[in-house]
Amino acid sequence: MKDFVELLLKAKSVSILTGAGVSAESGIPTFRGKDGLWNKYDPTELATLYAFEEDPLRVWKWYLWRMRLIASARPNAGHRAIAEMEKLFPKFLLITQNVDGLHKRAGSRKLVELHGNIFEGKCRSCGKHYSEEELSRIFPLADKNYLRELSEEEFKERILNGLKERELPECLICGSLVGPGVVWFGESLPENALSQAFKAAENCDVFFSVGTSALVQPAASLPLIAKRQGAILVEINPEETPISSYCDFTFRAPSSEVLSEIVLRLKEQR
Ligand code: BV8
Ligand code: ZN
Repeated sequence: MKDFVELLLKAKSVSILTGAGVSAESGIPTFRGKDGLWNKYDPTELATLYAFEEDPLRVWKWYLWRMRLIASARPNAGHRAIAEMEKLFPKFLLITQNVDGLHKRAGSRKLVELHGNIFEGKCRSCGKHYSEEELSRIFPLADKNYLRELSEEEFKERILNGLKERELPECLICGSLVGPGVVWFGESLPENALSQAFKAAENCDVFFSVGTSALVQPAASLPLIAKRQGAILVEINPEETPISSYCDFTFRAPSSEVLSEIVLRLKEQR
């Protein structure tokens, strides 16, 4: 850790890619871990346009279940440490695959959300985007504050058993069903976010890959792009991943501990 922080202190440009692992300590299940979301559901079953067109009710119920979990979760020390880090380097970008919005709630401002945000909406017929507020207006059941108040029982009653297709949100422009504002498998990523992410990976001195299994493309190619141009590649993840062998430093521990320790040492030496 000491030698790593020595190097980090000299960095002019730092990029951080995060995945579901940084939110694990906020109580949000990851996708592929042992208690992962994908264990119960097959992502291609639910996080795809095909699944939504086949059975919008089932897909919305799954997202509302996740939105309720996230609505009552809070950013953890790892999110807060990353929000701190953005102030410590002249150039900094946080590239998150997470759709839970916890980085923003922890105070991160220099970030791009590669896979969208679960509390927003998207009409896949006309392309209209719905902000969190706009989605709540056309779909009150998706309102963060409403979901946070629901007990497990009430959620089961009102949503899992009670939600009706006619209650699903319809697009104000074209009348089609509106879906969650996340990037599904087979969908392209938001252009602006993706180009900022590639630019950051191509120009940074240090690239962190934190809490991601580095399996989903194109996000998973970012660490290798950074490595190829000569950045120091760092992985923070209790488990091995396909990029571990390319890393200059790996910290096999929970992200909240490692990131807090790094920020503490950076501040001591500044
Ligand atoms: C695209 C949003 C084409 C939705 C997500 C074969 C068949 C079909 C498709 C493909 C294929 N091969 C490649 C593809 C493309 C596909 C893909 O990569 N599939 C993979 C699975 C093989 N990619 C796509 O479809 C992308 N789009 O390619 O479109 C295209 C191109 C041009 C033009 C038009 C179209 C879209 C990808 C985005 C999909 N959306 N989510 C939703 O959330 O419901 S993906 C989903 O996975 C999440 O966004 C998540 O962020 C992402 C990555 O997962 P991780 O974040 O890494 O989470 P995971 O659970 O896997 O890992 C957690 C890690 O944390 C673990 O390593 C664990 O050890 C660690 N951890 C645990 N605790 C801690 C910790 N670490 C630190 N601290 C802890 N405490
Ligand atoms: Zn529309």
